[in-house]
Amino acid sequence: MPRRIFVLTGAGISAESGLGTFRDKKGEGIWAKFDPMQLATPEAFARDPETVLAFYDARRRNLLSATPNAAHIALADLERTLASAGGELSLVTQNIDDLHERAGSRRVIHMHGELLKARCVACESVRVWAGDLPPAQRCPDCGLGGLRPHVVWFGEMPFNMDEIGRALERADLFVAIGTSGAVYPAAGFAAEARALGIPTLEINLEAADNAVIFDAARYGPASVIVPAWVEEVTVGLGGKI
Ligand code: BV8
Repeated sequence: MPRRIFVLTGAGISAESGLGTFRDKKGEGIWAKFDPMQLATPEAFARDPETVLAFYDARRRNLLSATPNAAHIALADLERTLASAGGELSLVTQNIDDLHERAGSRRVIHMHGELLKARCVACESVRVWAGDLPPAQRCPDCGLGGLRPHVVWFGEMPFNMDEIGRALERADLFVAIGTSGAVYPAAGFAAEARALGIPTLEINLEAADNAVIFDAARYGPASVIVPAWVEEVTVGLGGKI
């Protein structure tokens, strides 16, 4: 029975909470409407900060009216049950939303940053920022730099890669939930887990680009599949949900 589970989540786990995904077969994802290279790169921010900040303001407002769904809640339960059984859940997310935390997850590793935080481009100080981020806003700390969303843009180094690498090495099960496997280095974690001899499970609405890597897969809406999978794991641990 797995005790040290590594879970990687993507936009698909927040889809049923009303937060758009980036790519989907119907071509309705965020990146179908907006060009990521014009909005989610340091070059785009340098070139046109107004447009980039407005893009994140809109997503931030949308997030504030969203609520966690049954998949987020089930993972928060699993974290508690594994901890009480002497195990651990390493919850790594590509999502910049705070729905895992609002569902009760205590330890969430945001490898692509957090939409409700802002960072000074000069002194790098990070602060909670739930409102719009006006281009003229100066850093309350150093007063020198402007503020940018505390997110990882394309071409930038993801956060917490060392901690993520250590969590992967000690895991005895790797599970990817709601991710298309299109963005690296996150899309490479399943192959790394496989190379470490760790069993891999994909939970998704449809097969991801890297679906062949996985030992097993369960397809369907996360709000249905994830609670059922957590139930199985938890009963195996003799815990209760
Ligand atoms: C970096 C934050 C150097 C901002 C994001 C190797 C090969 C090729 C390219 C590269 C490579 N290495 C690096 C690159 C370049 C680039 C990259 O991967 N480009 C891609 C486009 C080819 N990567 C980078 O630039 C990264 N930085 O590499 O630095 C380095 C290298 C090694 C080690 C260290 C450093 C930085 C990338 C981060 C960019 N920032 N987000 C913002 O959000 O605005 S990426 C953003 O897009 C998300 O965070 C996420 O990562 C990605 C979206 O992917 P998903 O989350 O998977 O979402 P998607 O919509 O694609 O899929 C949704 C899935 O859910 C689908 O499968 C669908 O079926 C499913 N689904 C839908 N509904 C449901 C569901 N599942 C269940 N239930 C449902 N209801």
